[in-house]
Amino acid sequence: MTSPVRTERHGDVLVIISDSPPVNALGAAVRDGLEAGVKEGIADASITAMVLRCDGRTFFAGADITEFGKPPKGASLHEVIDMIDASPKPVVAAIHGTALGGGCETALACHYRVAVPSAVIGTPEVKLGLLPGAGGTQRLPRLIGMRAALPMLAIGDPVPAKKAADLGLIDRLVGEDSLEADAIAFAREVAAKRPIPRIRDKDAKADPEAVAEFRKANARKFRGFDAPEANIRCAEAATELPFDEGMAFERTEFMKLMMGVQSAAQRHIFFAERQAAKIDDVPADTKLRTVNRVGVIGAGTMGGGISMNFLSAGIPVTIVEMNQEALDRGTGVMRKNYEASAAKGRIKPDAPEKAMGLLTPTLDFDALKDCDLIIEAVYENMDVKKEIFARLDKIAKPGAILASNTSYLDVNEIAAATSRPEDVLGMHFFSPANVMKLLEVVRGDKTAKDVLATVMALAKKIRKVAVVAGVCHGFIGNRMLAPRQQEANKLLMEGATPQQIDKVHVDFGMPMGPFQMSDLAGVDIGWHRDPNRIETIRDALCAEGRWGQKKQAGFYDYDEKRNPTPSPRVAEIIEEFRQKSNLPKREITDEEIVARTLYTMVNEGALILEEGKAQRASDIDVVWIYGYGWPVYRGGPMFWAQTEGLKKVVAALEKYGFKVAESLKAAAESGGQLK
Ligand code: T1G
Repeated sequence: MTSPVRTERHGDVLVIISDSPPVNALGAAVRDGLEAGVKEGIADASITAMVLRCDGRTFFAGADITEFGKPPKGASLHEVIDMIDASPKPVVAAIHGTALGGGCETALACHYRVAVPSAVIGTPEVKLGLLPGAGGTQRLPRLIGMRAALPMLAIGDPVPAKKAADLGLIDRLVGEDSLEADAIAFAREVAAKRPIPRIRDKDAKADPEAVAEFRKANARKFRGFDAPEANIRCAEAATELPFDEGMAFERTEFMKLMMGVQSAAQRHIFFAERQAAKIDDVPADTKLRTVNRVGVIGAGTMGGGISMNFLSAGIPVTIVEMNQEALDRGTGVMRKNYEASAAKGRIKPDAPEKAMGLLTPTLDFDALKDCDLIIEAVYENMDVKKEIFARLDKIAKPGAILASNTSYLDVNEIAAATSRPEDVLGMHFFSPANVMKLLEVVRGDKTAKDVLATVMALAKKIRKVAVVAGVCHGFIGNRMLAPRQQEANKLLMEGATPQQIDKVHVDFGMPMGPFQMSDLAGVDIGWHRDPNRIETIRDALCAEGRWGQKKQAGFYDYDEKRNPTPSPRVAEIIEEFRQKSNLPKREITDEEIVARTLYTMVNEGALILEEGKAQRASDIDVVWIYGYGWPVYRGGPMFWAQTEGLKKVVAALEKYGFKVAESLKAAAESGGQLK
């Protein structure tokens, strides 16, 4: 098999080129090719310097993650990197695209680094529950200092080339379209320079203040994760130990993470997120419909947030409301959101004007006739939605995609209100729609394959993580939320407190528990609004105006900074209800709370798979990571259940009287996987 790595001679400079789509991952064949190329350069007396570059869209984007957990093959990355580092002739890394992970570490082993301005460089291993295992934690602090190295290692966001050059990570920015020629010229410049600069020869200066500040500033973000702290400890080792001892320390810490559940979970999600973009029965080369303009019906919280996703991606939006006051309020909120992001430096200063310049607010429903995709985002009422889709059917252009942002309702019933059900589907955004990454794409029975493919491609363009769901009440995420909420409410009646239940979830790694979430979203969402009709604890809270954070009172009491405290009044209400129901009050264990509020979600997930409402178990994991903040180091509900042990999950569900999904029982008995 031909090697993906070739060498080309340019006078006295040898260019070593990897061509291994899609991202030049440093798999065995690439590593062997690199080893051969560098050996050739060292052995050839006519060569005075080497350039290392990649064909395709990017410089090496890391070790080949698909090789993890398999027996090692070929030269190890360590061997290749050590050989480059020890070369008696300078090696110049010529960087474009995303030089990430092992790619960044390979560049650090080179003696010089040049990059095109559009390149980024980083060590995102921490996002896989790992740390740079090929010298990155030892070389970065030596090259750019602790203060700059810590976020690269422990947060893992890549650094743009310009900033990397300012840090000294990149020696020279070269022409966007002349990378190879400029790298060769640079190599000639340094070919005779001695000593050849080797990062390992530098000292990394300890900076305990920077480390303490960094740990403190990121304590919340790192809560529950193992990898960030391991990265910090390795960086500290770079300032305390000689290079080779530091490398040994890094290796030990890397293996601990690699063998751990958290990294397995985070690597699972890395691939699951990409797998979710694939629709099993829709060919990847399906011709997409053109979407030049998007229409949004409703300028409320959801309609405004949905519109922002498209405007931020440079796609014009026509937004329709019923009256001028609502329209002005909606567009005002959008502008305010953009300006707040610009003020925080999250977007360029001119981005708000650019985005809002693509918005066409109107009261004229017929203006939607120019749109290629129309998203209805009005309130959750089937009659209203059917009336809107019937109107759309009359004015929308042929081939326009008609989508509902419904979070529960039957998309088939909505589609039946039109003469074009093949053009109808659900696009369920999560609030706040301009922030949450998850998009549930709800496939109707008659939704055309090219409509699905078009919306999935568009989701990537607006930087959403899209998951295909089938039509059922609540689709995937909210359908699994239901048993969690039902059991949480029942547990209140049996002796648990809101704070006890929420604590179990927060300790588990969720951003908040069921009752904190209810207070944030609004206890009154879906309430029948009749203060005299009090059938549940929620009714009682709503009747007293305890609608959640927005009223400084819900399941918790809130101070003016919205800090929650357990509410004696809520305890009274719960007690009243419990007594009325003649339920004995008893000690509820955390184990029971986990079984009844988390295992039941897994059970519902198994039913969703049995009914074909999700394509695969990993899609369900993606929904919960990106839609509800499930801790990524636990890999999502279905992955987590496997790590818990399906037998244990089934036994607990049966102990608390639940009907266990057949597929879950079967997988537990066979020791198989939920697919
Ligand atoms: N290994 C194997 N396959 C990879 C890969 C990798 N490192 N990166 C991407 N792919 C596949 C991906 O699964 C998809 O496959 C295709 O490439 C396109 O990816 C020793 C131990 C580079 C920014 O963490 O961040 O180095 O679905 O859809 O949106 O210290 O991929 O087409 O079949 O994401 O343009 C560290 C991970 C590894 C970088 C491109 N590196 N990759 O994004 O395309 S660990 C990373 C990314 C390591 C060393 C350690 C992104 C990207 P398919 P894509 P994209």
